Amino acid sequence: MSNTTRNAALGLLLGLSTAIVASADDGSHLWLRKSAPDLAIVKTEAPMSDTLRIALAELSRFHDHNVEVSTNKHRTDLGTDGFEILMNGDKLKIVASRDVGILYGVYHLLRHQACGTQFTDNFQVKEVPYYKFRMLNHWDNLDGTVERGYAGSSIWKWDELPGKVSPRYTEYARANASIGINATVLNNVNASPKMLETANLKKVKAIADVLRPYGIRVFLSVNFASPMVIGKLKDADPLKPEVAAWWKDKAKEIYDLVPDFGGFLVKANSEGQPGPCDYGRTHADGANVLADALKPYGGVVIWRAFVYGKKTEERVQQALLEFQPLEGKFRDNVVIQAKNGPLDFQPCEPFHPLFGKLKQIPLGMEFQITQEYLGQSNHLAYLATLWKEVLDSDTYQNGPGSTVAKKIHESGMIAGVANIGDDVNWCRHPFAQANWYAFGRLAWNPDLKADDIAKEWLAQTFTSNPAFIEPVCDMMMSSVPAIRQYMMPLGLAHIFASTLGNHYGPGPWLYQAGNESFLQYASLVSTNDEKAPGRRIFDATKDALGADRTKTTGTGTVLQYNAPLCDQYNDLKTCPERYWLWFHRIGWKDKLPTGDTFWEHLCGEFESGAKIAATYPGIWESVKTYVDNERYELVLGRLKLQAREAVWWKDACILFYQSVNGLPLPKGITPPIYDLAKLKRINFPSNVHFCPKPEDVNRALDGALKK
Ligand code: GCV
Repeated sequence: MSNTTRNAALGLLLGLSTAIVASADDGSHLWLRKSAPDLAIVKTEAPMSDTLRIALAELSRFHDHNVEVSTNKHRTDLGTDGFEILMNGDKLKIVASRDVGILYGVYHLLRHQACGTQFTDNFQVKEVPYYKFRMLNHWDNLDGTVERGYAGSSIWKWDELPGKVSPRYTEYARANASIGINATVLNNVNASPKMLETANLKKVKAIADVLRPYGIRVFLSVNFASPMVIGKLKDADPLKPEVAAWWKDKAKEIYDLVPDFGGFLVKANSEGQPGPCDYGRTHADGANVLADALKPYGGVVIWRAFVYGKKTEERVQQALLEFQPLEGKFRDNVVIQAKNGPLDFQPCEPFHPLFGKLKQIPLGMEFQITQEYLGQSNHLAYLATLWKEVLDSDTYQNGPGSTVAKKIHESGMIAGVANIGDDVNWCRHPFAQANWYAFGRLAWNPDLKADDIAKEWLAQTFTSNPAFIEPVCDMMMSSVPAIRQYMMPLGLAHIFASTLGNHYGPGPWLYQAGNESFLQYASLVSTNDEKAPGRRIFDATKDALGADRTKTTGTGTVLQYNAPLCDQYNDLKTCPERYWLWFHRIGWKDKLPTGDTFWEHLCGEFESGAKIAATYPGIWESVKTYVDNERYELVLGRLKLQAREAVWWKDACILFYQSVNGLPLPKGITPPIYDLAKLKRINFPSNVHFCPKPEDVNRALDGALKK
C-alpha cells in the first residue's frame, strides 16, 4: 500500500471509529487528544528536570515510536527554545540546547503523529521559534470576571489560591507549551492596584510554580497608580524618588517569590486608566520608572500604545503622534505594544502606522484572540487569516519587504488577548479553540500558512480524514472574509451596537451626527473640525459614506504610512478595496469601474457575506459522521445563529443606510426580513464580561421580524 493510500485508509478508519465510539466529547482535551496504540520506550542520559520529566511522560503516554532525547547546551544554532528531530536507526532522536526545547520537540512529534506523518528513515525537522516572547494576555479580573471574555469566568481561582491549586492550571500550561507559548500576563490591562498586594503576589507565585516546568513565565498587568492606592504615597508621579523607590521594593518582593517573573504590562492614560500624563510626565517617564525597577532581575516593561483621548488629532492618529517624539527616550527593557490596527481590533483595519514609522522603539504586537468584534463566542471566525494579512503587510520602512512580522522580530514580542475561560471546553465555541492554537503556531513561525494551521488543528481536534478536513478547512478560511462582508465591508469599522458596552450586533445609527454624547464616549469623532466632511467615523450622510482620511481633502491619516502606501491609500483608484471607506468618503451614486454604483456594490457585499454564512450549517451537516454528537450539536446551533446574524447585519445596515440616502434596494439583493425600528430597539442585557446567549439572540431577532 502506498503511503498516501495508507494515510487515506488510516484516516477513514479514524473517522469511522470517531463516529461510532465517540458519541460525546466535551472538548476539554483541545487538540491534545490522540493516544498511541503502542507505548513508546523513551531513553535519555540527561539529568532529570521537571521539564524533562514532563516531556518524557508525554512521549511514553502518547507517542508510538521509541525516542531518545538529549539536551546539548552547545547546540547554539537551536537558540534557547529550538530543537532538532531525526530518525536514528529505529529510534527518533530529539536534541535541544535546553530541556524546554526537548519539550517543544516532543509536542512537535505528537502533532506530526496526530496528523498522520510517517516517521520514515529520512524524517528530519529543525525548528527555532521566530519570536522570543510568545505571549497570552489575559483580561481576567481579581473578582473572577473576564473583560471581553466569552467562555465563562476566569480560570484563575483567586479566592482559592494559594491554598488550592486547580489541576486546570497544569492543563493550561500543557496546552500552551504544546504550541510554543512561553509567557502569560495573568490579569486585565484595566488592572486593579490590588494585584500587587502581597497576598495576591503569593497567589501569583502558586500559579507561576505550576507553569514554570512548561517553560511559561508569568507577567502581571499593573495599575500605574498602585504606589498611591496600595503604597499610600501622595501620588504616583514617576519622577518622584519615593515613587521610584516604591516600584523598586515591589519588584524585589515579586522576584523573591517568582525568580523568573517576566515583567509588567501597562495600560496608562487610556480609557480612564491612570498614567504618567496625569502628572505632566511622558509615557517614557512612566515606563522608565518601572523598567529601572525590573532591570536588575532581567524583567521587561510592556507599555501599551493603545492611547487616545480628547485631543485634536483623530483617534487613529494619536498613538504615532504621541510616541514618535519619544524615540530614544525609553530604557532598553521597554517594549511598546501596539494593537494590529490603529483603532481597536476591528474585523478589517490597515496595520498600525507605528509599525512603519517608529525606528528606535522596539515594538511588540497585540492581537486579539478573543472575538470581541467578530461575533464573540457565537460566530466561527478563524482569525489566522486576519493575523497573516497583518504580519505579511509591507510597511516599506526599509524598502520593499519590510513586513510587520519582521518589525516585531526586533522586540521579539507577540501577544494575543486570550479567549480562555473556565468553560469545560475552554473557549465556548469549539472553533474558537482553533484561534488559541493558531496564535501559538504563528507566534512560533509567522511564515506558516493559515490553511495548513487549520488542517493540523482539525486533524488533532477531530479527525485526520480528508473528507472532513477539506470542507471544514475551506469554511474556516472563508469565515473572516465573510464576516467582513456581512458586518463591515469595504473598510467600514466600529458600527457595533454598544450602548451597553457589549459591542454585539449592528448599530450604524449610533455613530451619527446628533448622537454627540455617544460619539464622545466612544472617542469616535475623527476630527474636531465641526465642518469637516466625514467628521464622525463612518458617518452616513445623504450623499456619502466613509471617513475622509486623505491628505488631499481629509484628516491626512494616510501620511502616517510610508511611500508608496501613502499615495496608494490616498487615491481611491489604488486604495485596496477592503480599506475604501477607512480612507475615503464615497458618494452613494458614484460609478465604479465595474459599472455598478457604490451603493449597489456595498449592498452586494452584505448580500455575499450573508450568503456565505448561510452555507455553513449545510457544510457542517455534511460532515456529521466524523464528529461526536456533543460537539456536532454545539457547533451546528452556533453556525445556524451565525447565518441568521449575518442577515441581521445585512438588513440592519442596508435599511439604515436607505433611511439616510433614500435609495431603492438594488437588483439582486434579498429583501430585508427585519424591521429597522425594531432592530434599533434590540439591546441585550450583556456587558463587557459575557456574550449574549444564542437563545436570547434568537428571541430578539424573532421579535424584530417584519410583520
Ligand atoms: C481592556 C477595547 C475594549 C476594552 C479593552 C480596551 C483595551 O476598548 O473594548 O474592553 O479594555 O480595548 O484594549 O484596553
